[in-house]
This record gives sequence, C-alpha cells and structure tokens, in this order.
Amino acid sequence: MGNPKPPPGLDPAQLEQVAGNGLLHRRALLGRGLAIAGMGAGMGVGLRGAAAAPLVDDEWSAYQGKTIAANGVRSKYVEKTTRILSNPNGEPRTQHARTPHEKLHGTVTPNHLHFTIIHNGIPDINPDQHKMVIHGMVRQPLMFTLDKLMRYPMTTRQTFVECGGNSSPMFSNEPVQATLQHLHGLVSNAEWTGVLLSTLLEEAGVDPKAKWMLVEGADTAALTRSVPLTKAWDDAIVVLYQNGEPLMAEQGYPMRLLLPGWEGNMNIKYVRRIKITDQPAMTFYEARNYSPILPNGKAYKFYFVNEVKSFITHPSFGMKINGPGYYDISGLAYSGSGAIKRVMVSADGGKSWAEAAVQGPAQDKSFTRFHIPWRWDGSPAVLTSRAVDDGGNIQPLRADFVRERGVTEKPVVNTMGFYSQHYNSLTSWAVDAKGEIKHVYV
Ligand SMILES: Nc1nc2c(c(=O)[nH]1)N[C@H]1C(S)=C(S)[C@@H](COP(=O)(O)O)O[C@H]1N2
Ligand SMILES: [Mo]
Repeated sequence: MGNPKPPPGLDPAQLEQVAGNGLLHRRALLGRGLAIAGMGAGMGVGLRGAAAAPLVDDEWSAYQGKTIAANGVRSKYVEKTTRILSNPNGEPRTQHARTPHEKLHGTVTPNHLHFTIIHNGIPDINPDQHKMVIHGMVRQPLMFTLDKLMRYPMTTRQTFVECGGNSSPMFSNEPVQATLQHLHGLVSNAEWTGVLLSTLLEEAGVDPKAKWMLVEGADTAALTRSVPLTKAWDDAIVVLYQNGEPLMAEQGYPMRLLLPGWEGNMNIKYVRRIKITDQPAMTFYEARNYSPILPNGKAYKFYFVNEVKSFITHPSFGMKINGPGYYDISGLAYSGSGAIKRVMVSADGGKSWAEAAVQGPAQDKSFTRFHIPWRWDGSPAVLTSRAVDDGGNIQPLRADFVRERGVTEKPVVNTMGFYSQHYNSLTSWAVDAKGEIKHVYV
C-alpha cells in the first residue's frame, strides 16, 4: 500500500517562522501542524488518570431546562456584551453607540450591537404612513410606501457602514489607552436587503443633465446630504432588512439609503425624499461637519470613500495574554473601494511583516477576517496589521498619514466635535512581558 502522504498541516517545516518575534506561516492554521510543535500544550486541557473518567452530570444536566420563548434569548452570561452610550440620558444632541469589536468574532455585527449615530433621537415611524418620494429632474415623480417597495425585486449583500468620525481618537498626539470599541467602534458590517436605487430611478426617468441627488431623512434633524448620481447607478440600495429582519429602529426603520463603502453620514436613515438635481446642495453636514480643514489649510471636502483599513481585534487593548505559547492573532479588514486582497501582520512594530490568512471569499466593501498563528516567547512585542485591497490601495503608515492629516494638541477621547477625519492608518498593540496590552503608535 505504501506510506500515505501526511495530510496538509502535518509537516513541522510548515511551522516556519516567517517574520520577527514569532509570527508563523499562515499554513499552520490548516490544522494539525500546531499540535506537532508542542504548541497545542495549554490550549486544550490535558486529561490524565481519574479525571479522564466519564464526566459527572453538572447541575444544569440534571433537570429539564426553561421553556423557550417566542423570541430567542441570549444566555444570561453574555448579556453584558453591550455598547457604551455617549449620551445615555438622551439629551437633545447627538447620541453614539459603538460596536464592541473586541468581544465579537466572525464578520457580521449582530443587530443589537450595530453601532449607531443619531443626531435627534430615534423617530417613531409608523410604517403604514411613511412615504418616500423621488422628484426633481425626473420624467415622472414617484411616491413609495413600504408596501409598494416590497413588491420590487430585492437584492441582498453584505457591506460595512463606517462613520467618517470613526477612529478619531487616533488623531490624538499620544495614544489613547482605550478598548477597540472606543477607538474603532463606529463601524459595523451587516447583510442588507432592499431595492436597488437604480431600479427606482429608471422608473422615474432621470434627466440626462442631472448629476446629483439630495437625500433627506424623516427625523427632526431632516438630515440631508448630496450624493453623486454615479453612486446611485452603481450600487446604492434602499434597504428594508438588516441581517434578515426588518431594519432596527436605530438603523432607519422602515427604510434607509445604503451607499456601500461611502461615509456613514451619507447613508440617510428614515429616507423620505430623493431629489434629483444638477448640483450639490452644500448642506450643513457636507459644508461644515464633514469638511475638516487639513494641515495645509485646505478643506477636505466631498471625500466619500472609507478607504482601506484594518485592526487586530484579538488580542487587543484590555486583554491579557497568559504566558508564552501559541496564539491566534485575528482582526478585521475592509475597504470602501473593493474587496480585501491581503493583510500583512507584524509582531515587531513594523520591522518585519508576514502575510495573514484572509478568510474568504473576501466580499466587496465588507468586513473580512484575518488570522495568523503567533508563538509568543514572553518578551515584549508590538502587534500591528496593514491591509491591501483588490484595487492595490494599501493602508498608509502612520508617519505618512500624520504628515498629511495632522494630530491634535490634546488627546481626543470622545468623537464629539471631532468629525469626519476618515482615519485609516495603522493601530498597534504593545504586549509587555506580563502579557498586558497597551495602545502604541509605530
Ligand atoms: N436620518 C438620519 N440619517 C442618518 C443619521 C441621522 O442622525 N439621521 N446619522 C448618520 C450618521 S452620522 C452615520 S455615521 C450613519 C450611522 O448609521 P447607523 O446608525 O445605521 O450605524 O447614519 C447616518 N444617517
Ligand atoms: Mo457619522
């Protein structure tokens, strides 16, 4: 019969170190390779002697459990995974809730943990009375109710939504010591379902001279943004469902505009009006809040795309790693201009880099998870990641980014008043000899 070839992952040579400070070849993730090098020790708990006998029933195995409820419930042990609120008493100003990326895995943000920014509270919209109109430079103005929209062909896709002000603490002159939720919590990723805006515009008949649309929400702020029509024809969706259920009230129930990969603020929730025009309206949010002044004195105006970005979620600030040995470094990468092609990871603060395994298929303008095996020898290390998208765009190094965009004189702890800088440079975590993790700049 001959000797069968060892299955992939069994070759110890595959555990080769590929970059400084213990980063291993991503092939080791294929499976059994890790056990070979003795790296499995301390991961599963080894059983010996009497302890290896069949398990004795625990308390919870001895009785019939609870009756199921009509709506599913989370285990009480995970209920503490929540978003931190910026305005818990609902004062009449902007409210933020951030996604705790450090407590999640995979790529889909659960609906109750999707980040949200709402400038005037969540409107209580009756879906039977809500209307959305398309008018302006069109052949025939149209009016839609939720019922009417539901009769159009629907499309489903994953994409992230990211506030232009996400990661604003990264503009601080010194690294803010805070969890991922604080640093990068204003981005989330979901599977959205709705009607392509292009379908509705075709029916309305757009004047060839039109170039923009003015989109307005039904909340008191009547949040309004100008959007180039090219995006409407490309991949804009009037969304009705989020991860399979009707939109959350915070995400824009009963309908919102979704512009995959474009600045969060333009993704108008509670959409009630789309006016086709030939020029931008220069609304408050585009002329002021989302047009920051750059160090060279020019306003950074009408930049829509959330550019390629990544950060390591595990391990990250606030976690402690327990002693030398094997760890799975994992994180999120995404790009508003396409799909993630490659993610490079460094364990020595950017001196050397190894290519991480990208969990595929990497979808267009969506969260993509990456992993890389790491053998920590117990000495200080600095972990960081750098993503590349399929258009060849690469996350800028911090020194280059800061040169162009600047930093503040004092640390920015809250995003209030500091909007729309689109930080997409690196995030780095220093691991000290005790396994504690701090936020550092490299
Ligand atoms: N109508 C309306 N749309 C809105 C907002 C709002 O306050 N009202 N906030 C905007 C901002 S600033 C962002 S970043 C995104 C957030 O979307 P989310 O709450 O679904 O995460 O919605 C945008 N759309
Ligand atoms: Mo935003």
